[in-house]
Amino acid sequence: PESNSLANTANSVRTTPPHIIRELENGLLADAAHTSPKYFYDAVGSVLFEAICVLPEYYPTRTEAEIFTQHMADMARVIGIGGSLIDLGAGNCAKAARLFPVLHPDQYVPIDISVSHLQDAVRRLQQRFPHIEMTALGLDLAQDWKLPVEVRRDKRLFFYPGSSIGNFEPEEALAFLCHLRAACDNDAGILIGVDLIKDKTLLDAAYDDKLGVTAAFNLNLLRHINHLLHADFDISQWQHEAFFNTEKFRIEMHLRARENIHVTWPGGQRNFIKGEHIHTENSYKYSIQGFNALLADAGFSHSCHWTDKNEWFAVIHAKA
Ligand code: AVI
Repeated sequence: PESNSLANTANSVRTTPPHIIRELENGLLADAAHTSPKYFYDAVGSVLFEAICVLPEYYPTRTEAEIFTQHMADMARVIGIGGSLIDLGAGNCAKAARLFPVLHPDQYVPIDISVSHLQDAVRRLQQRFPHIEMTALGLDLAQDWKLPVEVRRDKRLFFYPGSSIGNFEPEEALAFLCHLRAACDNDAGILIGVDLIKDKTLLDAAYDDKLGVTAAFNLNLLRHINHLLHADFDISQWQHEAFFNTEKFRIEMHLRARENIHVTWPGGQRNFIKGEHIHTENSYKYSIQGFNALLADAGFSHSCHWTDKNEWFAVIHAKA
């Protein structure tokens, strides 16, 4: 609509970096409004995501954990021991820590967007595993990133659990895998969690749980945007929507306007008509064959996978 505008009031929001303000405004003012899923994860959003992971409907976390429990010894046989374990989006480092007693890494490199989030977890882990050299890194994996020289080159294993790769668009996922491949020498590999295509009813329920935790997670985005942009979104005017798009093989999450809404922030405004939506997340689901093709396109070979009895989720290892 013509009334939606972006006035020239640079610096009106002082605490948020200008590139973030620009990214949010561009998304909110686009004809089909959208935001990046990275804005889900403020303090409340991160706690809500932890709650999602233990919901009965949200099968990925516990299914992936079962696969690791059941196939850990075989994974160690395929991957080998020692080398550098590089944990992409490490969080509390708990998933990687379960690999230490079997993969015996010489070095552990947890990476997360904020290094301060890693510090406590790394301190505790270092006490339990004093012989593993630990180097925590603060990097935004959605941007162009480079490993510093402290990260050893021999036998790197990039660990990317949780099916976070699904939150990239397929071409971004390929670019991300190519980026990893470029950081791999011949003896390197990746170990990645991939959520598989399955029945729509199961997928829809996993992203629209009965308790409304995923709805709260989605709506909390508006609170976070209010904070970042000094905007005036009223959460009660919006409704959570999530469904599996069977043509695009992805869960789509949206926030739908329950009524005509006028939103303002310093320097901008937008009208949303009733029923209009903001597209907040895609979560792509793959077939094993489809993901292997992506890995091959990125230059990986010899892939090997482990799955659960229902074939809902896969852990895939590929060599450089
Ligand atoms: C982090 N990521 C893998 C989750 C997913 O399943 O795509 C984020 C999520 N969104 C809603 N529920 C969980």
